[in-house]
Formats: sequence, C-alpha cells, structure tokens
Amino acid sequence: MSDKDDSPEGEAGVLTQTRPKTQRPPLYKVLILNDDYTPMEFVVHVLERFFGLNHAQAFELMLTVHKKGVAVVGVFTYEIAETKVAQVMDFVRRHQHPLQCTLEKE
Ligand code: TYC
Repeated sequence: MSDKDDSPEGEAGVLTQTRPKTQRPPLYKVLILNDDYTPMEFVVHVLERFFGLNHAQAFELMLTVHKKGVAVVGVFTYEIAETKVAQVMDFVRRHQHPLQCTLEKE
C-alpha cells in the first residue's frame, strides 16, 4: 500500500472511481439478396456453413429472402462482416451462382 493512503485496506479510491469509458465498435449487417437462379438448397447450405444456422433456421431465412427480396443474416463488427461477405462471395463464385451477399452499416 502507498504511504499516502490512510484509508482502510481495500477502500482506497472507491469514492472517486468512475466507470471506464467503453467504446462499442460500429456494427454492420450482412445481407443476402434474392435472385431467380441460385438453387434454394445452395442458399440454405451457405446460411448453415457461414452463419452457423441450423437447417430449419437456414431454410426459413432462405424463404424470407426468396419472398421479400433481401434479409439480414447476421450483425457483426466490420472485420467479421467483411470476412463473411468475402467468404460467401468466393464460395458463390466457385459454384457459379449469382447469389449476392453484401454488408451495410447498422
Ligand atoms: N429465388 C431462388 C429460387 O427460386 C432462391 C433464392 C433464395 C435465391 C434466396 C437467392 O438469396 C436467395 N431458386
């Protein structure tokens, strides 16, 4: 203990302590877009593989995109969102489907 501190052990600084400022990082939505050609099962597979959804969740989300045109598949920090988009777009390109995946600031 410092010799300037005359308070009982453990109480030093309690009254003046302030909450440290925490900075939340900006978040980004990852979206997938509907198209007329990508097979439904392929979209389901992408959602399972890259976004950790189970089969039922992935199927439901795929149907939402099919009907509404677009859906948010996850919200992440920039680095993670960008990595997901890059991984999906690489996978999609290798399978020659037109599926589009993009990110948008929340
Ligand atoms: N509309 C596509 C079809 O009928 C299926 C599909 C769903 C494609 C979601 C893309 O993001 C998508 N085969």
